[in-house]
Amino acid sequence: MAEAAVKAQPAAEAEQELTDGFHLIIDALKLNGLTTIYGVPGIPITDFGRMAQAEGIRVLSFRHEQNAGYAAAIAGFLTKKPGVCLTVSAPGFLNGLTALAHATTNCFPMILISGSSEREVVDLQQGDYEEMDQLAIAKPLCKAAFRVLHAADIGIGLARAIRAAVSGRPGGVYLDLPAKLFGQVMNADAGAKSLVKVVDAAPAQIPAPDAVKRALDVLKAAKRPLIILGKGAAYAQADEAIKAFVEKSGVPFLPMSMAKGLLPDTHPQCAGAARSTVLKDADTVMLIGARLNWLLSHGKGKAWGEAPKKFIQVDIEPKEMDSNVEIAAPLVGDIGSCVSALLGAMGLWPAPPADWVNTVKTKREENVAKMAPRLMNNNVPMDYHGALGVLRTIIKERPDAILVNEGANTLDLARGVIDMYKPRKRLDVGTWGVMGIGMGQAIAAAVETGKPVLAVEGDSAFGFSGMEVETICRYKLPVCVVIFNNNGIYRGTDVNKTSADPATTVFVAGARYDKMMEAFGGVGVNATSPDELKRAVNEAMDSGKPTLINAVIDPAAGSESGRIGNLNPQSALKKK
Ligand SMILES: Cc1ncc(C[n+]2csc(CCOP(=O)(O)OP(=O)(O)O)c2C)c(N)n1
Ligand SMILES: [Mg+2]
Repeated sequence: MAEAAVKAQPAAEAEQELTDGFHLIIDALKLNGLTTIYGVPGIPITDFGRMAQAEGIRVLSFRHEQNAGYAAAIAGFLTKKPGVCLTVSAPGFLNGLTALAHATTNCFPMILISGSSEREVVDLQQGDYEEMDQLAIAKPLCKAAFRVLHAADIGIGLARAIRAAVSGRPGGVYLDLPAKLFGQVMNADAGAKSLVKVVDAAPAQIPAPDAVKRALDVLKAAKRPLIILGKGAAYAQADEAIKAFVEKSGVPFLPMSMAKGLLPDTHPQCAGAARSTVLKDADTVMLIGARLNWLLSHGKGKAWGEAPKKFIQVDIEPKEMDSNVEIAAPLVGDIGSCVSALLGAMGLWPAPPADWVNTVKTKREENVAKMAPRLMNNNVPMDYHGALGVLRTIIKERPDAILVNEGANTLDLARGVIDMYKPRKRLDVGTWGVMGIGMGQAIAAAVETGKPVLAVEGDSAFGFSGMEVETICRYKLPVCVVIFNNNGIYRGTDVNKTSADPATTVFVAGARYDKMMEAFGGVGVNATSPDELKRAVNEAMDSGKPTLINAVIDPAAGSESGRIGNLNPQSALKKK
């Protein structure tokens, strides 16, 4: 009977070309230039990954979704296009969600695409395979969340996701794709027509001329001005305009961690090595793509000293203004447009008062001179400074390399010691100070830029994403991981006096992380002195071979929580 019905159909209709959800998603991604996916396969997205690869999308399979998510997030930061992370339902989705929330907090454009289970079953809570209302869970943790139920809506769904991720203040977007959608069939022509190529996904947001004038008036009237560059300024890819503006202003500048290198850390106006002085003593502070969050002590309190301050803030998000302190001159718009407008309206610009500029310069030179001998020490076991002195020289000689950095002491000291020379070359833990970004960022940095990557990792920090060294070996990526192995979190010296269990902050002493890399065919090196470390890193950077160097650091060298020990709550009872 059924056979007869098929036979009876007119030939044209029976042979009409069909497409399906799988192909429409792939076509929609490609149409919008999203040609790299970071993810972990499984039901219901395994075939989708295979087909995407076959259709020319680069699909990088990870060992854990969180690392794929961090890779996608930093790909967004590096490229201004949403980084795409692909996961399975419930547990895979949740594993990716941390990275989506991280992307949103850090203002990185990212799209988390997760397969999900049958809506009818999920909504009646009948216990489907990996049942979870993923859309509802994602919503409060990202900028926008969408679900596509019909193949004909895939084009619109992806367009909405892209726009939400990159326009205004960028952030994370969740796209929920139920299993049934992938196999849904529709006419190929109608399918092609349903796709949307997003035009001008992140439109320029031009600042108001009077706001530009106000900002310049406040800056010009300053006796002790300071410019703080945040990672929003790095994201903007307005490098030339930012450099021209800072240089024309003559104002000392302080780069936040991921803004290092927008102007070289060795630039005569850089106040990085005089941070506490400039924060305390400046009378006017211009924030460019930097927020007054905890990383800047909320713009008030001890770190900011007694001197009254005026703030100028350049940010794309109007709600950022007055979030922590009063902003005397808010300048709302995208960083590129704002900085160009400032530059265009400056006219003849007077140099800032010489006594201020000289004070900053003297302080910086003093601090740099104080640090210099520590960075040249050849102690064995190595301390942080001896090891970082070597890495500092290597980055100086290889300014195009990308530095990934996480840990506590390993992070805080490396940030201060290793000078950066070019924009977007330093990637790290970001706003949350999250451990676990390391291998995901290293992989995405290598994939997106094709440049060699040096990942400087605390031994604890590395552990959060360490299994991805297999991914690095599998894709033969030019990544050199240096683990600052001090046997633990902050220090390797804690002792538990109450039971046979080790203290909560220590790891197996003398662990050989280099063996992990060897297990997957990469190069492993155990380095016990600055000289050995230098040789091994240079070799890795020259060869481009996946390498892991276990840098043996004195377990007593670090301090609790690195530079942010003051944030630890104290128990009054402890003092008894
Ligand atoms: C996801 C996450 N979990 C836990 C922490 C708390 N934490 C901060 S730094 C750190 C590890 C510090 O040790 P290590 O990476 O070895 O650096 P070291 O200070 O020893 O150089 C941890 C666990 C965090 N920041 N993020
Ligand atoms: Mg450690």
